Amino acid sequence: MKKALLIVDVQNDFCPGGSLAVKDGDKIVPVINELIEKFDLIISSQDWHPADTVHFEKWPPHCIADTFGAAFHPNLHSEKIGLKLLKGTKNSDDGYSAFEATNIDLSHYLHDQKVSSIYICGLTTDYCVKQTTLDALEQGFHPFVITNAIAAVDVKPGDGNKALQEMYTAGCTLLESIEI
Ligand code: VGL
Ligand code: ZN
Repeated sequence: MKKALLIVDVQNDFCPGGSLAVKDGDKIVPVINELIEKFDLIISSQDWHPADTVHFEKWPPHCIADTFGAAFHPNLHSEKIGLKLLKGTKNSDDGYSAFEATNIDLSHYLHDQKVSSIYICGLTTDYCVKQTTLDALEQGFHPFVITNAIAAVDVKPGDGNKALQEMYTAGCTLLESIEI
């Protein structure tokens, strides 16, 4: 069985200077670039919202489809990504999970490719990384969350740590990039 690296939402709007900036969101980029060299199959997700989504009742507008804010962080080695997923593309849902991508059925794709282990990194720990990890478990995959390659929004202080607890309790493996 194969393993895949899944890079969640490493987009300008979640990095310093962006409209929904995560503290130190850009610090994970070099770590992810090193990880990219260790995997044959690299998958990304991008938040890709319409301007009129209900999602913006909860959040400041961010990652609007085809804008600079929705583009990958410029330092991410995105040319190595084999499959790019878009999510949150409807105006009626949040689309936190990469398994909710609308341009491809991720679960089918991974089963077809005989991938069982998914190594998850990116933004944000307490929303899209968490929801993607929980969905991966539910769909029968083994998620590994790379703790030094993620960062939290922390709407409330401690949300990121709570999310890590939740993912661990649900059955994911937490590890650091050096262990890969
Ligand atoms: C995310 C908040 C709103 C994420 C997306 O990528 O974790 N967080 N939309
Ligand atoms: Zn969003």
